[in-house]
Amino acid sequence: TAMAKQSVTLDVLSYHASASLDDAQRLRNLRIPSSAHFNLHELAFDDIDLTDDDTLRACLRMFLDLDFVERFHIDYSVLCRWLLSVKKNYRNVTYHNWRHAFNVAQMMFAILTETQWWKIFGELECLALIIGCLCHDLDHRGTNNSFQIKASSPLAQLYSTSTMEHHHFDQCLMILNSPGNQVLANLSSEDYEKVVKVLEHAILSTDLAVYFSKRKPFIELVSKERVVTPAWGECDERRGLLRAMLMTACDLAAITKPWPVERRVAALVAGEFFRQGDLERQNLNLTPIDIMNRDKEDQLPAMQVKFIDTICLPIYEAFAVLSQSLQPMLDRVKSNRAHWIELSNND
Ligand code: 5BB
Ligand code: ZN
Repeated sequence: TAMAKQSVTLDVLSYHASASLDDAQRLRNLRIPSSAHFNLHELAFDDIDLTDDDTLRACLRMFLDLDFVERFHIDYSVLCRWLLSVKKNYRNVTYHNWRHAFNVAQMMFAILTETQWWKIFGELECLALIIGCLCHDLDHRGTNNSFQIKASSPLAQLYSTSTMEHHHFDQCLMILNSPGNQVLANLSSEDYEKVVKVLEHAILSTDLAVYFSKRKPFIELVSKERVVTPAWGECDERRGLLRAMLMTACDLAAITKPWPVERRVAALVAGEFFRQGDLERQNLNLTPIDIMNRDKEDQLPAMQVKFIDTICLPIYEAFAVLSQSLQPMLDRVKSNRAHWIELSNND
């Protein structure tokens, strides 16, 4: 009923917390090093040596270099508070935490700048893409959509498909509307509405089910066009498809990183999957699927090979066709695949 839905909504939405003015003030006073200092243009970027403050400063650097602060008259103190609020609304889970969101945003920044595709999208869509990356997993609980359904969580009662992704978008809008956090306050209402539409599309596109539904049209488009031409800038449909696929390519980009990074991140993913498996056993009295079953840990390398073959290779192959500058991502996926094959043979 409407009443039940409203109380579920209130329950789900009540977790939100804004960062303090004091913390925002402190961040505002930090010096912001160059993008080169942080290697922000690198496709092989690794956040391991960055402190939490560094990640926030790197985000401010991306906003400054993409000219968002000037172009959209973003109040710098508000931007600092918004970033802190976004970070605060990620949970302490092993993979879907602030570091993951930050890495996804860095990858989007690197791709948009290295391919020059920022010219195709324009400032408004680029702003939505970067905000979308930073917010795309907000309030993730370390459990996937099917867990929400199985546990009949309040979130699943609210959204029956793309459950978590709808919630991430809700959280994103909530922070954008919180007093002191309104980075889009100085946009015209027309521009504001455009950014929010692109943001919603971007965040919902990170549902793997959505990726599977768009992959075929995307690969067909890529084999027909071969390269992103300026004409794509005039075609809403092609740009929309490219944005959706970019969100997935950035979301899964751990698989494109140098082997030591990939191996480390895969262990974090596995840790989160196993914890969900534990919860399924303890709370739901279910036997988890192999991926989430600690007892099947030795199958991890083989699972990564399957993940690469069925999900990752097709998208990075398409992107390597669209831009030569993205070939290194595909090369590293293939090299990581060889490493996982090697490990899967060592039993
Ligand atoms: C992926 C889809 N899922 C619904 C079921 C499992 N599969 S999988 O068989 O391809 C698979 C993927 C199995 C094991 C995996 O990790 C074991 C450590 C992975 C995997 N997923 N490996 C990774 O390195 C990464 Br990164 C991921 C992505 C995890 C986030 C899933 C959300 C995807 C949104 C696009
Ligand atoms: Zn993600």
